Amino acid sequence: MSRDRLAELQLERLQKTVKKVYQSVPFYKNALKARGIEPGDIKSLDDIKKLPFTYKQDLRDNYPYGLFAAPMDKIIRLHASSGTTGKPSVVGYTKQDISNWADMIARCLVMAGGGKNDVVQVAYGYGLFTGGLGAHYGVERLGAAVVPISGGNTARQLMLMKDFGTTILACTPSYALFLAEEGINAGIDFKKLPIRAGVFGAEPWTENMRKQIEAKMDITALDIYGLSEVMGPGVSMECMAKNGSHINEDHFIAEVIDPDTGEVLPYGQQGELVLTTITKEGIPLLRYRTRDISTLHPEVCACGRTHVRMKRVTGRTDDMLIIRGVNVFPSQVESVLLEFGETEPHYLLVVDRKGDLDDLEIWVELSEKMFSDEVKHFETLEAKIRHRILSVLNINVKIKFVEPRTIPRSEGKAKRVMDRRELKG
Ligand code: DLL
Repeated sequence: MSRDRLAELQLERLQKTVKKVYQSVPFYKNALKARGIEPGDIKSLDDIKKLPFTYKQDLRDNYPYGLFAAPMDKIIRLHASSGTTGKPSVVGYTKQDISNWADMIARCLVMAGGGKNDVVQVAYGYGLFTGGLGAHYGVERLGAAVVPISGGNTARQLMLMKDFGTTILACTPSYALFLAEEGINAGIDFKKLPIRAGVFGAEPWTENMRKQIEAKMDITALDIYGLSEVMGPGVSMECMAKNGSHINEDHFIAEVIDPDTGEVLPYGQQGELVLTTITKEGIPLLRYRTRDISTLHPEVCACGRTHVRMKRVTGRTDDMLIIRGVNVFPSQVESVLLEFGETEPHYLLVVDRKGDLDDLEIWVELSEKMFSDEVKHFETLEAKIRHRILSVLNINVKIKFVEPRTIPRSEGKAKRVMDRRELKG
């Protein structure tokens, strides 16, 4: 579609979305009224600037269903992603939303050279996380065969990859690298397997990682981006030109803004990606602040596609960490530690990459009183904290107790994270 025609379509869909949320979501009605805006004021695409931003916090404040624009009898699926505290952000999908999502994922798979004859191994987690089921429906929509293996169980992944003749692998890039190395260690010669492409995302990765995965597995590794609030995987996907991910602009309007001033930046400038959904019925979002840092490029791609490309996400404007595809906020860890009240409120999240997998160790400072306590007590406390973090964050961590007053104090913003993963390059 030409960019002019696309702009017409986007405007039409944006106007419809604004009208819908104004009528059906009190939160948006109030936000628009507070700015003196009525749906009829959106006359051009540029008028999107008049609309208020939506933040992750707004989903939390309206937990669970407060931002839904469709009644529950039209919602057929719920997914959720972690928030800064215990409560997740909940997203609801109508039948049409699920169908559009499947179309978008099918499109993504085509970008990776996929077709009806493919066998797609979906090793993203199935469950509340959008990765597994999101990818799953798209594979079916394409007419390829889906292997819904979900994450983990590496030996089984490798066995099925071989026996089922997987041609496309979908998982996080760090897990892909892990699978590649475990496979090589187990004597698998990937060159002899039919696998030829990977659809990797849900966490930041680099060109260097791409090269390693491609060399080890003998495949083309492509980047897929998305976030639960806005849909899930498939908001954008890289084509074979490997020059940025094409945003599905017939479903989303993308802007890049200065995260401090909120001002919209011109194409080519780096800033925070902001997304507006223009076809979603379950939970349409206006100008959602993704917190992801990227750059937009509208020039027609070498592949011929006209959809704007976003550069690899290089970081975030908040303190969210992504560990093995799981979103982790330091504040979640803090609230768990405070629940027990036996340690000092000084802690540090130390993230490392052991081999190919992320590893999270939490350094917790002991109080003077605890420090003189028996070892047995430490062991129970360590296990209690570990289990609680597993149930709240759904991630296995290591706990390391450190002596009183050893975690550096800060005079400004506390530094809660030491990220030792090398992601640059
Ligand atoms: O990670 C959705 C997804 C599943 C995308 C499978 C791709 C593949 P959330 O759990 O809500 O949703 O996490 C969204 O993950 O805001 C980014 O910070 C990060 N992220 C997702 N894809 C990429 C990527 C899914 N390709 C958050 N590169 C987003 C860098 C990514 N970061």
